[in-house]
Amino acid sequence: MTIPLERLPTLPDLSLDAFWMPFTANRQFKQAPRLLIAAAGMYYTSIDRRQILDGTAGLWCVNAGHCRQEIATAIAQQAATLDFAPTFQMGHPGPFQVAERLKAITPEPLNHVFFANSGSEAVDTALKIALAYHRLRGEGSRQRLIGRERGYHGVGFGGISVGGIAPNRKFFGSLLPGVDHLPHTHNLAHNAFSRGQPAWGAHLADELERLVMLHDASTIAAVIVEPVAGSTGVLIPPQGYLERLRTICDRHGILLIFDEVITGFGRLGTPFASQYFGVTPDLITVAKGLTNGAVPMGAVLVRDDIYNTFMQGAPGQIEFFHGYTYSGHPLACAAALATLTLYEQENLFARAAALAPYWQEAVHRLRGLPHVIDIRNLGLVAGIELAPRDGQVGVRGYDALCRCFDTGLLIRVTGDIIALSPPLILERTHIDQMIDILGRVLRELS
Ligand code: PXG
Repeated sequence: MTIPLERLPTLPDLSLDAFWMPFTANRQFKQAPRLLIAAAGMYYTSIDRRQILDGTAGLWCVNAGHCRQEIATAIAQQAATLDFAPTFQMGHPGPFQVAERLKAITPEPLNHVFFANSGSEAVDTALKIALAYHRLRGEGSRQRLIGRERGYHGVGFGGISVGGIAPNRKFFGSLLPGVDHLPHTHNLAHNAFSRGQPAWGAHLADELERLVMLHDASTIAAVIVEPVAGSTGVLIPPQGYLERLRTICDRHGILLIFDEVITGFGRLGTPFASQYFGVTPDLITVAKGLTNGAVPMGAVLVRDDIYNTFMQGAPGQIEFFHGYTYSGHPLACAAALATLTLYEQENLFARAAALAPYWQEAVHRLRGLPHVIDIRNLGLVAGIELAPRDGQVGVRGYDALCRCFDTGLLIRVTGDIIALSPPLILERTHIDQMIDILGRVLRELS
């Protein structure tokens, strides 16, 4: 049952002062707020009662489209039946059921699931599993974690340490010790306007060999990368790059973690990017699309033998001293089960794969418009990079965001890079509408 539009707030009803907004220029926003009050399918309703086409699935999470009745009902019924139950030394059916459902769509042999409440928590959990796994195997010297420049792995101390986005790191002290970074793979001189995976750049994975030479394999626990980097502005992995990382990790006994918080649940047309690329990591982190964004939930998908390494020693002892009050929360589980059922019933991953060629042609039609210096795409993701204004990095991108919103389209921007990642339920007409609005905005942008 939805709240009637006339009962939803209008701008004068609201005081904007107390909420300290995340990753937002608070003062600028509060001067000219962009507020959403309702959503259905492919569209948001803004507080001034306009329809806004969702070009970003919320924040890369609403893959089955907004306010799906099946998910809303499942959450409401769960809240009225079992609102909360502990999962420390207790249990309830939800997380067991969700884990089994996930197991059915994860690559073999990743058949075990640890639950968290966000991508950030999933990442920190995965890093801790990697460290503890090596220690349990008598290789406790493997303590180094390797991330990548421009990587985004959430905002926990683990995540920002392996992450590679300077403003997310520089304010927060010395972070985790013993972390190193691979170079990022973005290079417009070689790869501008690539369709799908760029041809140039597989050799950048060999930088991992250099780090192994520097630190010695016996000190390195894990490498974590996003198969497609999202937050930093859509960086598609070069052909052969992820395969090479896998080979080097295998050669040196290093765990490979794919952070699939945005690539999970059909974004590329397969359940996970791992299946799209044919590269199986040892651990996968997920969140966002796991519940269609309806209730916070994250998870780590774990290879069997890693799980089994923990399941030794006296049966009465706790194997992993880690977990959250809300690991496997009943409402999140209800949302996840309903979401996974929708993905399956509506064949949404295959739908994304089928639409990808049309999507590719549509986004590349923006080539040649003012300021556009690159367009890149894979699955139902696209990055459109604009030239920055002189001495004002990010201002043109932000301007594009505001103008798109005013014209009826929600996009994401990182600096001057526009990211598009629509719900997987979209129709070709939505793609046309998106590209039409974006085209108009780009033509008018100074
Ligand atoms: N890993 C990856 C790869 C992500 O993209 C996280 C971890 C952290 O998830 P939580 O649930 O803790 O936020 C993310 C989050 C953007 C944008 O602008 C992307 C994210 C979050 C907010 C904005 O692209 N990704």
